[in-house]
Amino acid sequence: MGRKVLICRHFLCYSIGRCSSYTVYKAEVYPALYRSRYRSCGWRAWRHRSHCIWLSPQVPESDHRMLPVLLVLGAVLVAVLLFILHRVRTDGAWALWWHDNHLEKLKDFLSGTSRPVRILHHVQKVAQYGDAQSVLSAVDSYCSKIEWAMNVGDLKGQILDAVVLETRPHYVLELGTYCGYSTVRIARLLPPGARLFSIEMNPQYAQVAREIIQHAGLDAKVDILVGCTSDLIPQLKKKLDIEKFDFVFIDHWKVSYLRDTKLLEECDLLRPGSVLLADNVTCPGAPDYLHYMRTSPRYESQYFPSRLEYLQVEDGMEKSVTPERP
Ligand code: 72W
Ligand code: MG
Repeated sequence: MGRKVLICRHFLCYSIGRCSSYTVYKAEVYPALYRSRYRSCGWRAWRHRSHCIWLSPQVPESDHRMLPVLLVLGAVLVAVLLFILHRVRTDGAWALWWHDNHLEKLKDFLSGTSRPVRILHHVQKVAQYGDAQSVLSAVDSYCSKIEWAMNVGDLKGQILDAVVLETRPHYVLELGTYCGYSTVRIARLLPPGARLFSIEMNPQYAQVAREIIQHAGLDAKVDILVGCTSDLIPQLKKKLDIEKFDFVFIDHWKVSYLRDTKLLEECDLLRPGSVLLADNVTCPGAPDYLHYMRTSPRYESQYFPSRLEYLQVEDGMEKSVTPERP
């Protein structure tokens, strides 16, 4: 904001004062503030006001009038940012838009790494080696405080834990490893001798997952298979010498849930009593999968309402069991 110059031509004074142009502008618009422009130049200015002249400001008057406009624009901008922040924390679509379209790309660009690698570094820094629980806590604290990521999270993780404990599976299949968070969650609860195979198509994520699983001390129970589910599922029987899976955790791209479940059926990898648990059936949602599981006579299906990982957004998991013949 520019300043106005006041020159007092009283023969005893001849002083020069300066006053903010905005104060002068206000004083002109609100005569009640008339004194304030002199006061801001010192008491003498008001006493000698009849001898004073104001020199025009260096900045044009129109610039002063911009201030209220700028303040309103600033307030609108802050309001818009607060609105976006609120939507991002409470609405799945907004969260997706913000976290996956903008924040992740920006951080990847700035750090030259990927989100899973940053999660791994955090785990290696704070989690105790060989302690699965501390690995899970490290991932959860990083993803709730620093950078959201699509791990199943602690709330839905407790549903996953309960289903694993109840099923006590020997052979487990996971579709979509990502960073290996749910892999660690499942593997830590498996009975001795049980094995978990997890399919991940991104080799970099698969490597991160291997290191996280190793940090949790669970690498002896887990195999990460790198490739596409549609390529690997038909090879599982021959390659791994597995008859059937007791438990399948489905958490890869949501559009692939139904196709891969049908593929598991075709490849005869499910037995009566096998349990399928699917993440994110509400958010982002897998409507074709849900419809199939809930209407097919092959399955008894049950919905577990919960919240999306690290956010206050509705989500849930669907547990489907092939009924055992009496
Ligand atoms: C893929 C998701 C995918 C990655 C992982 C969640 C092998 C959410 C979500 C979510 C790997 C495959 C992907 C195939 N590996 N993968 C594969 N398809 O699996 C999103 C939200 C929350 N074969 O998209 O490389 N998961 C998982 C995000 C919700 O590692 O699981 O819990 C929101 C933002 C709201 F705002 C996909 C078959 C081709
Ligand atoms: Mg998920």
